[in-house]
Amino acid sequence: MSQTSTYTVSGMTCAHCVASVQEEVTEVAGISDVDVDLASGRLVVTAVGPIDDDAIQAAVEEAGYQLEGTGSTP
Ligand code: 9UX
Repeated sequence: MSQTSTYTVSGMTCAHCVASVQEEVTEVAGISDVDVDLASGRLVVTAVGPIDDDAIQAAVEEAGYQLEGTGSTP
């Protein structure tokens, strides 16, 4: 069974930003599908097994952006 997790990415301002996030997150182990919406910043990740939130966050940061709702304050 696959599962999905939804996150919000801040800082994306153009389609290339979206492509960067998509590329990095797709490389996370076990991830089978990644959907990124520029307007809302919504990131939906699909995987066959458990989704490692820390790995997703690291991938987003690797692309040059931040996840909202992670860290100390919302
Ligand atoms: Mo265009 Mo997106 O410079 O970071 S790629 S805004």
